[in-house]
Amino acid sequence: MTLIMGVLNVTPDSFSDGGQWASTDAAIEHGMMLHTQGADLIDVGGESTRPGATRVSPEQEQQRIIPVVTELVRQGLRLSIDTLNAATARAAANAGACVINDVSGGLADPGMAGIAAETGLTYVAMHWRAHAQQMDTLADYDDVVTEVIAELRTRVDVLTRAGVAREQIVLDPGLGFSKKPEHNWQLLGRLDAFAELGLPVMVGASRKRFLAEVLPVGAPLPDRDLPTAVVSVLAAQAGAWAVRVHDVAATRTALNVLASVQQPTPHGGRGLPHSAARPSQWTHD
Ligand code: PMM
Repeated sequence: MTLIMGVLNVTPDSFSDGGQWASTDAAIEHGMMLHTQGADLIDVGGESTRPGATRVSPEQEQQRIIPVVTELVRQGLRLSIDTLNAATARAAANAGACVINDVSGGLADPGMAGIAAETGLTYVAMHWRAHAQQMDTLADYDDVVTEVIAELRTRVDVLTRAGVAREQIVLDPGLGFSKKPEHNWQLLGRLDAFAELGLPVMVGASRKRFLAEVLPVGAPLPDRDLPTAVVSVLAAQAGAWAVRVHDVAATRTALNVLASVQQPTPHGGRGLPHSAARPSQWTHD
């Protein structure tokens, strides 16, 4: 069963929800709501990675997110920490987070692999080429699927040599990061190819710019939640470990449809409340 990672950006400037959950109280409330809607994990981030975003210091990042992580862990939620910084990953681990989600796959901070190894937490290594200021200039591929797989394979080699166990690692093709729209569609169409890496895969398409291509011109941002939910189903059908989404309710419903088709109950899909669709095991073993 594919897990749902609900996005909780505690930032003033993320592209789709920047500023909405910037206060600690608002962020905690939203995290609880994502959980109620059926998120298996809440992915908390304190630094925007949208194209062109400016960096924040690890101290500022931690001030934003650690109180949120601490409270949501206290409430019994499973937390993932979306960070490029090893110090922030360690602080979040100390506060009870159980996943490190590093969009740079260890490239941004040389200390990250050591923290992943030391904590033993699940570690998401996303395909990444450069920080937000430069990433769009590096969206150049002859064959995006082959090249992203090769670059992820290199990351796995480097991470495991640094002591990270293969069993900890989840890979992510990094939709929208140094990718043009056609690259994102090609990657989504060939998620099956990532199986050759032999590791779980997660997908983060939620509300990204390329989804605007399937909507009427000028459609508002929330309209991207429908194509996002469709992508969640495609990713789940391709065997994804998790999908990272803003609109958890829509993806929960979409994945319930898939689960009902795959394992019909005597009374059809209506027999599948969202909680029943949640796996009791959320790690990738
Ligand atoms: N995308 C964003 C942030 N974190 N993490 C993973 N693993 N995969 C992604 O695709 C990803 C991510 C950018 O989206 P946001 O600004 O809406 O959080």
